[in-house]
Amino acid sequence: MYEINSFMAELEKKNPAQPEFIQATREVVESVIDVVNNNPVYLKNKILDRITEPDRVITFKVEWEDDHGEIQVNRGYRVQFNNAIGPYKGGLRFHESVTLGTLKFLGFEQTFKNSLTTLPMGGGKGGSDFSPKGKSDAEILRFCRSFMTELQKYIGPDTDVPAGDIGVGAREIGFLYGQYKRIRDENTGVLTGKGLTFGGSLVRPEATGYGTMYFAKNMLEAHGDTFEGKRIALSGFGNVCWGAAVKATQLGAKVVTISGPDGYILDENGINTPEKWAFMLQLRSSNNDVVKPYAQKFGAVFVPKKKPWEVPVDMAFPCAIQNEMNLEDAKTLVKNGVKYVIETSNMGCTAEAATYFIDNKIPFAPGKAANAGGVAVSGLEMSQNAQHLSWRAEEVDEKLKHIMASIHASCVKEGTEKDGYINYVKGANIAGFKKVADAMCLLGY
Ligand code: 2IT
Repeated sequence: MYEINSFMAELEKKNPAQPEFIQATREVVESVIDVVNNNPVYLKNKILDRITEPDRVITFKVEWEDDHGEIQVNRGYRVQFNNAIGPYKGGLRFHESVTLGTLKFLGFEQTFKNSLTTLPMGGGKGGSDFSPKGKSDAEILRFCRSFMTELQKYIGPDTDVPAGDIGVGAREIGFLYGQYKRIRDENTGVLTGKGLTFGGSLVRPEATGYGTMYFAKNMLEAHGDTFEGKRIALSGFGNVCWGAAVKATQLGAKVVTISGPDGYILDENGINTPEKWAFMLQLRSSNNDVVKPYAQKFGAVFVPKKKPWEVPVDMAFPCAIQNEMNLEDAKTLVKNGVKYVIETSNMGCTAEAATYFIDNKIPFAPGKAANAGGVAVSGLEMSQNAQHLSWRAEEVDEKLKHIMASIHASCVKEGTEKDGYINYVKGANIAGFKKVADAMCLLGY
């Protein structure tokens, strides 16, 4: 039998100074511990010990030359967390906050997220403490070449398939894939999120944001509700936030906020036109990491150095980075009448914030369920690459909708409590866990 406190104390001892990893594992272990303790096969297989230990962690040196001719050194990582149900799959994050603990939490989360998608993908994550912010294209190119020169030793279309995450978009994936191809001389589905001219999938750039809104639509319907007239707060202004703003608008809601490290934008007219969406992408590609210019261009309010969670809304979607919404934010949102909270970034809420929503019976979706559309379409990109085919946008979008509906149904099945409240955190964790755990038991050790 597992006992949560002693198990977590051991895990913390084994993984010191990795608070995000401990936060992510504690949440999953809390959700699944009864399922495990009631299953003799899981117990005999020591499943919690085995599923919380990454298969492999690779760290490497990344040396590159900046525009002043000076040598720079960063650290690169790939965490190959679990490949029980398919090749390691998950993004690369280039951001100054990246540590081994960050990538272990993300690789762990990815394992269950990928399981939920219904596609055969294991969990992995990688990246570097290098940030593209303030760098020239030439510097980013040199960094990506050096990073891939080492990473290519460990990845392959049936082994480990990286993609983008924070700081890794179309430009970086292009540079990384170019270097892979230069070294290996092969065109394969070794990365996803590729450009459309070299094996990418239609709808992949939109997939995370669109998928989140499809999930939210299912969530609304499960509560007898619709998007019509809903006021929405988004944080962030990158690729995920962009897709979310477009799809929320198309589904009848009004997005009123986006944010950056410099503060947030409140646009009471709605962030709802192709011109405004295009401007978001322009802000991102400028590499400056600020949203303030949006206010000047569109006559919106800019609130410096604050998060958008103080704005009264019906639905809140953290779309930026882990732990961006804390207990204080959660209390403000609930006081202001928020009806649904949907993590769109990975672990966007602190444990205390998530618990506060659940205790207050606010429908609260965890990132591993709500944002799985991105990696799901990555899986569809792998399928297309393996077949040397490309599917129409409508086909990919239709498959994405089905996958998000299936993830929502899994959450309802495993997470509905006696009083009818759908605990999406518990539902997603149990559903994602069972498939990986069952596979591990069948595969032996
Ligand atoms: O967090 C995520 O799911 C991603 N960054 C996407 C990963 C992928 O392989 O497309």
